[in-house]
Amino acid sequence: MLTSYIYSQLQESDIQRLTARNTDDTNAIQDTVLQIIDSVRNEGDAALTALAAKFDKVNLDRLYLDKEEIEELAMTITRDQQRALEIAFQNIHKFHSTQLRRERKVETMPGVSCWREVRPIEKVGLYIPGGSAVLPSTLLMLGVPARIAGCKEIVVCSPPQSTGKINGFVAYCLHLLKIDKIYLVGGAQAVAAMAFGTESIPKVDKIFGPGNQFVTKAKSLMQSLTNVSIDMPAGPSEVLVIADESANPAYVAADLLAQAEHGPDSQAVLVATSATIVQAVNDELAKQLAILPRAEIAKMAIANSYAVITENLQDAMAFSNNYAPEHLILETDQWQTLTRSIINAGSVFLGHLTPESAGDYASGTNHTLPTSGYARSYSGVSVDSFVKKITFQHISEEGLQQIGSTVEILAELEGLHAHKNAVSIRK
Ligand code: HSO
Ligand code: ZN
Repeated sequence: MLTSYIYSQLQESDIQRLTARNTDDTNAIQDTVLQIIDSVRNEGDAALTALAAKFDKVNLDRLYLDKEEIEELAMTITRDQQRALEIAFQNIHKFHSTQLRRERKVETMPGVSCWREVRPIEKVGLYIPGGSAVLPSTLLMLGVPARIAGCKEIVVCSPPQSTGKINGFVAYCLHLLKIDKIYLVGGAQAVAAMAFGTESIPKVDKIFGPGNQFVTKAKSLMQSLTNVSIDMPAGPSEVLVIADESANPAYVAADLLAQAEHGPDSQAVLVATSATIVQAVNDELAKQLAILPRAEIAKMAIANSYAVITENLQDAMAFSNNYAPEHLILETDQWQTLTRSIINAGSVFLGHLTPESAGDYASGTNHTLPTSGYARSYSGVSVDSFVKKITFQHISEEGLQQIGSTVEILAELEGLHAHKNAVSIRK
């Protein structure tokens, strides 16, 4: 059952507490991760093999699977499962293909042209978690935009199963993406390996993908220890549902539980315009939890979640903008008007028939999104995350006449005479 709060009775400090995410960032995690990083830096592949034996309980003779092995595993899943992954792949591809747009050249002054051109990040590393839920959908969400961007090398790491292989669904996604190698490395060691490079694993320029606290810690440490960059700071997944009288409590509960089953630290927040709605959703939560296979996990997440009761949808949206949810679902007939007042959210699901699950898997949008309030300033992963935009300029003789004196004056006032001379010498 969700603990509820009445919005009009909340003080500023209550709102701050409710919208803060639990960032229990213990040093124990940091110390373990630093040790792993050190051993990967010093021993390379040997460290990765030893860590696979320790954490994944498997003895690997080779740290990767090749094309033939991937194809063989890909064929172990059913035709229906293959079709579902193909449809997801196509929709994600269709949606992300529109993200590469050419920009206009601009003549800021006669003879002074400026423009930007897009270039792919050459080497990217994708981390696909194993663990309690294997997420082949994440491979599509990262692999498709990487392919569209034109990245030259796409390195994929995922923890090996106890058989020394990977799951057939992940293999089928590799097949769809035409990626013919996967490295059997998980956890913080995968992140360290992709950032430093080892005998088998190429060093990459940017690392993407979700993971547990160790993976997340490794990503932020490697970003400061080396010149690798990362997709975004990651925290536990979250959803905020805004519901009014038009909402179906069963749908609302289903959406909250879809979030809650991700992990005990997931958060599922309900913001409703009456206490009656919250009550009805709580009843549905109990009913649906009773038959959910991952009920134990979901219950812990629900215990870590809450409901807020507001007088109207405007207040509901004000709370949501404060929370800045990774996923926002508007279960109200008024979704169209309400959409205009959204300021902070990672990805938004509109109306009664648009579950977050659709976006998690197959509608086309990306599911790698900013959590922990980072939706205030970060966007989700897209083709943009896999490219750089380089600026160019060209100045003609006329252009130099036009802009020359301005640059000379500005250089002079900053006391930078070599700057001034680089213009004067050309005039
Ligand atoms: N909701 C997760 C993505 C996901 N759901 C993968 C199922 N599989 C984070 O956006
Ligand atoms: Zn999900």
